[in-house]
Amino acid sequence: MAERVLHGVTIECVQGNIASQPDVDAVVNAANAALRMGGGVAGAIHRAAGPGLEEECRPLAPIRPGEAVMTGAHRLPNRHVIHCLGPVYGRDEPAAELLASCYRSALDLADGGGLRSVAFPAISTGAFGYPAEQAARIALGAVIESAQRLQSVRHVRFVLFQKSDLLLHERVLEELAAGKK
Ligand code: AR6
Repeated sequence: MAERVLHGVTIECVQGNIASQPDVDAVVNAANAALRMGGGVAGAIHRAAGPGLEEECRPLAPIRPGEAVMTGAHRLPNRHVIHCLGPVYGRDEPAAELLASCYRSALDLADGGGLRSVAFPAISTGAFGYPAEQAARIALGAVIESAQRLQSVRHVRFVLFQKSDLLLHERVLEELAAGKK
């Protein structure tokens, strides 16, 4: 497990399931525009949260790439779910800016809501096809940059499904953190 404290915010990377993070205030969903169940992260989150989550989401949809919206967590062991629509790689442009906007917007919502901890999956790197290393650099870069202005959020966790993605995120976090010294 890699952990770095940057601008007073602890950023850590773990291997696991985003729907099993009971010690964080909010988990982030790699959503679809309609904020429906779907597969991957969205499937895991909606299955664990139960049908009340889709119901709460309905009036908030559709969302655009780069956007984030916050709901309750229903049967998940968290206070909130923050739903982000990542860019579909090769279709939604500017892809890097839209992906960074997901992380920034999610952190702003959490911070505005007085939350202390947020767990992210690797948005857009599954069904949406974003190359893993490029996405990790954008994601960690956006979190480190946001950390400077966060008032309430003090803990950001990246939850990676696969070991190779964990190792990638740990390496990129170390590189980016070294660049900030
Ligand atoms: N916990 C943590 N990470 C996971 C989990 C999990 N339970 N399941 C998958 N991953 P994806 P996207 C990883 O496809 O690319 C959905 O169908 C996975 O290995 O969930 O943003 C929605 O409905 C990958 O690295 O999100 C949308 O239509 C990463 O999480 C669309 O997919 C993201 O994979 C969103 O696509």
